[in-house]
Amino acid sequence: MTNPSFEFARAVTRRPAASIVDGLRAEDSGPPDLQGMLAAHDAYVVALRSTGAEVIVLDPLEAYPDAQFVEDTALCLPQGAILMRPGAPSRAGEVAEMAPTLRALYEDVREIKGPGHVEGGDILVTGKEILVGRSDRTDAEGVAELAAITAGWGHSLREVFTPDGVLHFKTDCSLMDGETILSTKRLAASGCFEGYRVLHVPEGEEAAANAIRFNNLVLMADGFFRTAEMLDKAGYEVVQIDNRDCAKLDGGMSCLSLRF
Ligand code: CIR
Repeated sequence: MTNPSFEFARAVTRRPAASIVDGLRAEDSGPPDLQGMLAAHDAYVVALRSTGAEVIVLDPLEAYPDAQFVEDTALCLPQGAILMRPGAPSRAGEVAEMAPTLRALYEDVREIKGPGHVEGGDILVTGKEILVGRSDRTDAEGVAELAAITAGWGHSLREVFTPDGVLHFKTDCSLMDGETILSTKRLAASGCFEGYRVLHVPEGEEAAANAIRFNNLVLMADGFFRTAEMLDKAGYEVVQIDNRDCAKLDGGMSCLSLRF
């Protein structure tokens, strides 16, 4: 019996384009380096493939500087895929670029039609429910439209809130297994993970909270030694990936793939 919240046969990623220098960011900490990002992307794909999964690597899209952050374009569930409606206007066109890939893999592909917005980075699928964080990118109308679709597939969806100043809900948390969440203290303090086992990211390592559990592995950004040690002690097999350039665009491990 597999657990579809962290056991996956497939992932879709997209290689970064030279236009990443124009990617969205909350604060400017200098331009991301394309060669660094490509090397990190390669390491990410190798890690995903090492679990036995098929990884589809899509071509770069120069017209969309944030297009490597494919997670925001769709939600992939066992029953079907849902195309998102990004709250960032510059990212709206990325969805149509992802759609053909998902239509080729899924029989049932729905879409968030609006007027609301949802980005995949605000959605955490756990072993028992779907948590969707309202944020600057995901609004109440978008959550309601998503909830109506997922209810038809038998999922319960709970609306939660992303802390102010945090880009996406999953910027601050990740699923480690069906009932265990890795979270920053600031997000867990909202009470949104009641009923789950929560592993708190150590103080000062908040940027390590955006990790992914993918089959037998946990992929996390490198350089966060206390978080890596905590996860290792908790029994997870951790792979650290260079996230320096992605972090300049507020991106992390989850943003870089769709997993299903
Ligand atoms: C953006 O601001 O949309 C991108 N620069 C980063 C998106 C990160 N995606 C994610 O956390 N799912």
